Amino acid sequence: MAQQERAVRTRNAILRAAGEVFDELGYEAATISAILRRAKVTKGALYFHFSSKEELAQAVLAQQLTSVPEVPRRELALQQGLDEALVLAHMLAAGEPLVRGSVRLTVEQGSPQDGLDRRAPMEGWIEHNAGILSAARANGELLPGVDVVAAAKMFVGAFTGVQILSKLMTGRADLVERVADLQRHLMAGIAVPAVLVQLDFSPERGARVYEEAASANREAEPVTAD
Ligand code: XVR
Repeated sequence: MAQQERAVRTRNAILRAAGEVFDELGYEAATISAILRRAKVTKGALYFHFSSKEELAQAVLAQQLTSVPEVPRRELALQQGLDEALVLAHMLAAGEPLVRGSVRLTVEQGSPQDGLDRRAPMEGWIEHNAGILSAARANGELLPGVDVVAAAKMFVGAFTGVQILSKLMTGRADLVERVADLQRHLMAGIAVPAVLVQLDFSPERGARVYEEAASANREAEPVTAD
């Protein structure tokens, strides 16, 4: 295996282990040695990639958006946004460690001196949503008067809110359903009626579109065997 590919794999294994540990313990209680044990790599390998717990956490935060596989393009931009929300909810409910760890790092206030930039993933989501909503506007999917950037922020804030509520109330067992419900309410405020009736809010889409997206992404980036 090429040296570079091995390095990428090691880095990914460390990030995944860090995601698990941050998810289970939170930033404060997590330690490099717990991450080392989980990743089954040497201390040297870990420090080659990341020089501190803070750098690890920032890397876990940085890949929050890209750890969600790209969902297949939909004719309606709003269906694509809705599918992304269901996929993210499914991944959190199913226990995907990187996403879970990254989300815990984002929503936990932490201590003011911990130096983590929790705004980075949120800014990424806002921009991403604004892109989808701009496409929706260009397609004539949006009601007149919808402010694309304000709506983009509303989707991020609302997702975060129901995500926290579902974690508290059911350990995320009802997250996909809560997100489907949330999307139904928010879309009713921004979509033209002809589009609204076409949107499919079924919670079952979460797992199905995730599998679809994950296998499409695997084909796009084949991993060479050892
Ligand atoms: O913006 C998002 C989607 O477009 C669905 C609405 C998701 C934003 C997720 C934000 C993340 C940070 C904390 O989730 C949290 O609970 C994909």
